Amino acid sequence: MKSNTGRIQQIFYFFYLITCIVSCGGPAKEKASSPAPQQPNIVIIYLDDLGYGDLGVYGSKAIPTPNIDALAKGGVRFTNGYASSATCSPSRYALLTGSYPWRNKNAKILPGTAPLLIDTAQKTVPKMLKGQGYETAIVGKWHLGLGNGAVDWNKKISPGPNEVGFDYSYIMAATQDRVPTVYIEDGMVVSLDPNDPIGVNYKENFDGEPTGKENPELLTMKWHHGHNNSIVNGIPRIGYMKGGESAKWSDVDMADHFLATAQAYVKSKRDKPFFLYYAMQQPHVPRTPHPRFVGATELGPRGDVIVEADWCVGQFVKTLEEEGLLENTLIVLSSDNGPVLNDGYYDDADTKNGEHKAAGALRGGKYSLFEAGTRVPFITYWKGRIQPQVSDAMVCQLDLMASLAALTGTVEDGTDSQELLDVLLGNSDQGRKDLVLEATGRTAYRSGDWVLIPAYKGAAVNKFVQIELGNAPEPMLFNLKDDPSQQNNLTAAHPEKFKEMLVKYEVIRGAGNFETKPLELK
Ligand code: NG6
Ligand code: CA
Repeated sequence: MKSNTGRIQQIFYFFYLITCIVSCGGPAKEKASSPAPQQPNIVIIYLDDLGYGDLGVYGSKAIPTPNIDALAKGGVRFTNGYASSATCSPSRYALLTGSYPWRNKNAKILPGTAPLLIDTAQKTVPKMLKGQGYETAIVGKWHLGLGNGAVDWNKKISPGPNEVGFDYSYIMAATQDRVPTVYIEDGMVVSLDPNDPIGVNYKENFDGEPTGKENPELLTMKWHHGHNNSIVNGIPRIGYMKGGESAKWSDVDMADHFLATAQAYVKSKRDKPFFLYYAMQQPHVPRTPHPRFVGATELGPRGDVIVEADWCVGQFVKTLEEEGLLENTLIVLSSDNGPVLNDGYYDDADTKNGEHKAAGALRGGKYSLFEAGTRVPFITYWKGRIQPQVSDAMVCQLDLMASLAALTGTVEDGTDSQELLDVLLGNSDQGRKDLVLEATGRTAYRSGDWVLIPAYKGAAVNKFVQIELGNAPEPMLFNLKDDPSQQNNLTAAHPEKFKEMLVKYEVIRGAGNFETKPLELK
């Protein structure tokens, strides 16, 4: 039999343990020297194909963007903010996992039938934030694959966003130009009639279904390259689809629809902080502004949908304000890759562009290893907490993982994400020292003001999108400080710098591990 003293000791130890578990917040590692963790709501507003020069605050004169400009003027506007890739799926993969996309060979532009790209065992931003007591949601474009290979769109679709950390998901599977053209809420196609099941195929058409290629008379928007498979709402898409009539989205209402869903999520009362990934579809093709935005600019639909997106941001921020949440919400706004004008439809984006510089002074665009592929608008806003400023510090969307972990009181290491919380909050200008950039399987390296682009095979300019891709028979070395538009190749003038850059790049990237795949757009 135990003595009384022993029992008291046991009880004491039990309470000591409980206190320890509670105060340590479970499995999360607490940073020794960090300030008290905070739990603001966190919103990432992510645009699709918005270029460095497309916003008023980044120099655009032709597209009024007062609402996003207001965020930038009240927060930090980064001039060296990067997506991780010059295309969508790899950038989104990096944003959510904190891992360089080129570490995953499947991280490339995905068809609508691709399996889930993120391993369900992988670390993700929403999982990390859930561990810190957050509720998590995605509203908008997913484009990171769904299911394990053969999705039945008429049943629960899994794994998907809900299996990699999102408590709530309301998404389009891939892109606005890819089938299936339906919304999916927590794995279920919204408004699906079971008597009209959906079929999706990226290789062959379903019997008797019209296509953009064979039925031009049915089209309200004409395809320029690709985009000639199934027709939905008069718009030819990538991939074939049948059925699901009642579930098909209305393109012109998509922005309002995602906005309303994001607003409803913010308004739903909860006792936990929330993380919302609001992934807008603009200005990706097909550009389908709601009629009330048609003609908002002189640039045709591409300009008009940017105005529409800006309006959505304004409405969304207003909702945060009305709900009394603005002072307690960190907003990060950025884009998944650089701009493109003609991305496959005749929509006047190129013919009506006039003097507008969607990439600002930067060279290249979407798909490119030159700066405009990955350098994008990047804004952080937290009313009353961030001092308005312009920051030249180098930051990447990759860094949100470690930085948001630090914000909420934990440590997230072991990925490519760097903890730059002070930089994101405008308290430091010590950003990244270097970064590997990716575009369609190829990579480049920035260190300080210098950029190294290795030699790559393939066309210098993609003839469909008319963008310089960054392919050249010889490597290129640029100094962005003196030459922001990457016009002067300094490999011969600065051989020592070239060698130094190459060594540093190969340490991260792995020597000889470079692809030379030319971009194929048909
Ligand atoms: C390309 C499409 C382009 C766009 C892109 C993905 C063709 C010819 N082009 O293959 O229109 O959909 O994929 O864009 O099909 S992204 O922003 O999602 O990466
Ligand atoms: Ca994109």
